Amino acid sequence: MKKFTCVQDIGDLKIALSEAFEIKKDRFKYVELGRNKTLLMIFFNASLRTRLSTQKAATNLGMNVIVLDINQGAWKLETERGVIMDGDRPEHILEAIPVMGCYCDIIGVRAFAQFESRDFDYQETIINQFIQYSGRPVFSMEAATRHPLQSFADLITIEEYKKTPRPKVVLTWAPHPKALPQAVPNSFAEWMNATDYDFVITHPKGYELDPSFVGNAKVEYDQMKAFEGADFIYAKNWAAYSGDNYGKVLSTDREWTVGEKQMAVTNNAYFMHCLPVRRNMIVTDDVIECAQSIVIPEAANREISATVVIKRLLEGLE
Ligand code: AN0
Ligand code: CP
Repeated sequence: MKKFTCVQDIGDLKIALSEAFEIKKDRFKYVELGRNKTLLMIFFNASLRTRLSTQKAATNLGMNVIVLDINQGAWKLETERGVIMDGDRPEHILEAIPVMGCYCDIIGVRAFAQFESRDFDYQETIINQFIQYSGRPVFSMEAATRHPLQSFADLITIEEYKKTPRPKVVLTWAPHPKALPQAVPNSFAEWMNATDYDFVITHPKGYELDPSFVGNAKVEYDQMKAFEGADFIYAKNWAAYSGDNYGKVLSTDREWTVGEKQMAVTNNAYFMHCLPVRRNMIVTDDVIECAQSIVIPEAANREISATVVIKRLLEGLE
């Protein structure tokens, strides 16, 4: 594998899942693979899980790891070509990227949507520059439109907990005070659409995702109706995608907060969320603490998805 930014990059999901379960049984099985190889993790945004689980994954594979927070201790980077650099950004990303590539074998990048321009975000301008100019295999640690390490961990988790071959999985929008990217829901939809699960998306009007991510999913505007008979509830907030509302918060209606009322109409569904989660905005204390909440094992699987992905990238090195 040469890069990992979307579901297509991982190829056959059954093979990827069997590799994940093999690694879960013995996470140090490939500890020789990364000897004397260096992973560079670049963060343009904050992180708890991605930072820890990806570093752990790289050490499972015997690698050395360097972590750089662009906004803490590095030069501020200009990202647009042609800009006269007389402002507060002393370095251009077009030099910074190839320099970073000199010190490592593989690069992980976290660069969220900035909500200034939908085109800039949806063209994946930042991570694509890393792919183009670093000379190294690059993987996404959440880019502008997708969070594939999260979605892969979500898939592993559903496979572990499902009781029927084709579970009903519901992605629900839930309220949040600040504008959040569409990367997690886009990516979750992309991965669910690559399975044969019964996949439903529910959100208030105005929160339609990019149709290319929605694909063949059923969209149901009535949250209670969507939840009926569900085996998995996957909650997430996102800001609007459509037109002039791109990046805006249109609603903070707490009727959409996942609580016992909604969970009662499901098929005793498991509750999932990528975390971090705002309690009593996205989900009530009672639901996130209940026996059916699998947010912690879901987060634990981030180590597994990252180990599979970095292993594949190591195997693809020339
Ligand atoms: C981020 C998001 O919604 O994309 C990261 C989630 C993994 N969440 C926040 O910024 C709160
Ligand atoms: N789920 C996730 O990616 O969490 P962090 O933002 O803490 O890395």
